[in-house]
Amino acid sequence: VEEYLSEIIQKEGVAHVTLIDPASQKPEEAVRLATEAVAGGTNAIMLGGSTDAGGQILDLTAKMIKENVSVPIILFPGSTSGFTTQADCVLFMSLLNSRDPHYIVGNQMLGALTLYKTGMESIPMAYLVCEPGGTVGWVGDAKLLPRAKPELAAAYALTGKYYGMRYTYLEAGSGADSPLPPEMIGTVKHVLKDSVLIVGGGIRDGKAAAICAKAGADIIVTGTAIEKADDVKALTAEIVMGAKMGKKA
Ligand code: 1GP
Repeated sequence: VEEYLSEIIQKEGVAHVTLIDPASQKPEEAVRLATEAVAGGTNAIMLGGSTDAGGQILDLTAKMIKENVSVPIILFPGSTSGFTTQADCVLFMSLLNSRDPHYIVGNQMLGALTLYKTGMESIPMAYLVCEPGGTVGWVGDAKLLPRAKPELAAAYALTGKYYGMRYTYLEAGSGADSPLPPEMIGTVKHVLKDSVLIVGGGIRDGKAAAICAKAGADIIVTGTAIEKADDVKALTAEIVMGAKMGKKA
C-alpha cells in the first residue's frame, strides 16, 4: 500500500484518500460512499474514528468495502479496537502531541503482537493534532498545535521523522471549520522533505484541496464532506482534480 501510494504521489503529485468512520453509518451505506468515491477518483479508503469505530461494525464495514472496491483499505485506528484483519494496511500511528501516554505508545503496545501475528502491512506515522482538534483532540488529550505557530508543528514532524516514521499526518480534526493554514502545511513539508505529509480536517471542496496540495500536502484526506455530499462521485472528482491542479500550480 505504501508503494502504491508513493507511485501515485510520484506520478500525479498528490494522492487522495477518503475517510469513512464505520460508526457513522450502516455497512451498506459505507459501501455506497466508498464505491462512489472510488468512481470519483479517490485512491484509497481509510477506516477509523475516535469512538465506537471498532468491533463487529468495523469488521463488517471493512469486509464489505473490500468486496466491492478495488482500492486499498487502510486502517486509521483510534485505539486497539480500531484493528481488523479485513484491511490491507494499518497506519501504526502515535499521537505525538498527546498528554496521555496511552495515545503515544500504550494502545500501540497493546496491539503490536496482534498486528505481528496477522502480518499485515503497517506504516509508521506521526499523528499531529492541531487547532481546533475536534473529537480526536479531546479524546486523544492532545495539546493542540496552534495554527499560528507552524514551527511547533514542524518540530513535532521532525521528531517523528527522526524516530523513523515515514508518514506525518497533520490533522485539524474531523469537521473543522476550515482546513489548516498553508503556512503551517508548508513549514512542515519543508522540514519533512521526501517524507509523506498527509493533511486532513475541514477540506470540503476542490479549492481547499488545491491550497493544501500547493502548500505541500502529499495526501489529502476528506471525510465529513464526502459523507454528507448529495453527489459523492462529483464532489470527490472535484476535490481530486483540485488537489492535482494545486500541486501543478
Ligand atoms: C479526520 O482529517 C480527517 O481525521 C478528515 O476530516 O472529516 O473534516 O474531512 P474531515
